[in-house]
Amino acid sequence: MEQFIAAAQELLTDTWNGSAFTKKPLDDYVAANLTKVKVIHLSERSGLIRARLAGAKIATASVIIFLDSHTEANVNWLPPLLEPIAQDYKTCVCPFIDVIQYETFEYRAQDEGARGAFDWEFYYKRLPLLPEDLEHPTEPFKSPVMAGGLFAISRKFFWELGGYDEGLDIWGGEQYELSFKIWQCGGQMVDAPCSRVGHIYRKFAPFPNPGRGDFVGKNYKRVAEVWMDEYAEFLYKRRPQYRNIDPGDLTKQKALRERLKCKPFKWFMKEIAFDLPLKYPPIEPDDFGSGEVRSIAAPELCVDTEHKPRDHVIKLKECIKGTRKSGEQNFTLTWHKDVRPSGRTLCWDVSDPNDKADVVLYPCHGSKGNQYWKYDVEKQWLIHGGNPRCLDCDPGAKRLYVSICDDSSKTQKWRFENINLKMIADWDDIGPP
Ligand SMILES: [Mn+2]
Repeated sequence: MEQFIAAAQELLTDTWNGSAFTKKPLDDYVAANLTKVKVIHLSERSGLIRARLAGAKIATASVIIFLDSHTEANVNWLPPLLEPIAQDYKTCVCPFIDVIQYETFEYRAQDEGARGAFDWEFYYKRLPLLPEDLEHPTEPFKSPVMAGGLFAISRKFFWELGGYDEGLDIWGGEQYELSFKIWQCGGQMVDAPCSRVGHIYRKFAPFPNPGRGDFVGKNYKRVAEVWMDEYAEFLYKRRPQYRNIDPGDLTKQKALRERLKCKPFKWFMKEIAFDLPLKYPPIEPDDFGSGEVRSIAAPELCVDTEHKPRDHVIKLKECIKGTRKSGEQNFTLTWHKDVRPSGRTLCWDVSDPNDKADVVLYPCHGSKGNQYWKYDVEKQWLIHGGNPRCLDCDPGAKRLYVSICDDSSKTQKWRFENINLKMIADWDDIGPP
């Protein structure tokens, strides 16, 4: 690399005490210590996207590498980033992002890697490596989208793609914009396991976002309108307010897509992010089941959450269906594989590993471990995830708990009022594993 360029993005407003350190002290430090580094000062706070563009514009080397300021490159990080680009200049390469603890600066690997993805609210998500990736764990593997901050790209390809969309403000969506563009316009993106860069994950932002309204929403809308075709609708379904956001002028972006003859988003979803819809379905699947959950051992008793708030221990009560009694006995076994009182975002949760552990209400967190429930139609079990245990009860005390699944136990049998047998048959193909 011939040069390093840092674009200071004037993150801090002048009213904030610490604002000075990105100015003269930074210039002085760089002049004294980092002779290859050039610092560019922007005239106003412009956010990371325009700061990166400003740096890229004056870069002259054949490869541009973007890193966050709060990162530290590990030993021999560079060659694995450059090799795939040397083989094909239309390849964008991301390092593995390791974790630097923000309190202690302790360094650890994040994991063994995953493919970048997103859900339909544009939260960054990850998909598992493919079998062929696992066969060569040190080789770069294809990834649908980048995590964001850290990547290498040839200067030629970056500018063929028009860099980042200049209409993107401050931060948000730029990693999707560039990733979609790379794939749809004839390039590819890989993660290189042998290139390691540590990143400090902070706990809070030490400076406020600028008061420019919903700039993230506007960015997302620009990305959706230019690149996502009919799939944009899935985003707007979940964030209806985006429909009314003015994305600004998109002529330049649409002309670029036209000029480079970029492929449709449907191609990207089918060829590159083909396993994304299984985990993050664009259209919410039906529920696996709904209605009351009635004990087989004591058929007059049903699970009842009594309209209680979080942390409430769930019990059994007299079934209310067709009576004038009150209670909350209508549940859904959602495609997230959790059980919720219908219309609420609280879930049945078991965090205690001991036998006869209580079931409590807790805010749903997408069915990981302690909120995972599966209905076994044949055995009439409600199986709780992790070290599998079954929903069980003491009808006399009207207590509800989980215990080791036992074929001979009648108190473990439940009738879930409405079960979607077709959905249950496809259990493994729907939602989380
Ligand atoms: Mn960062």
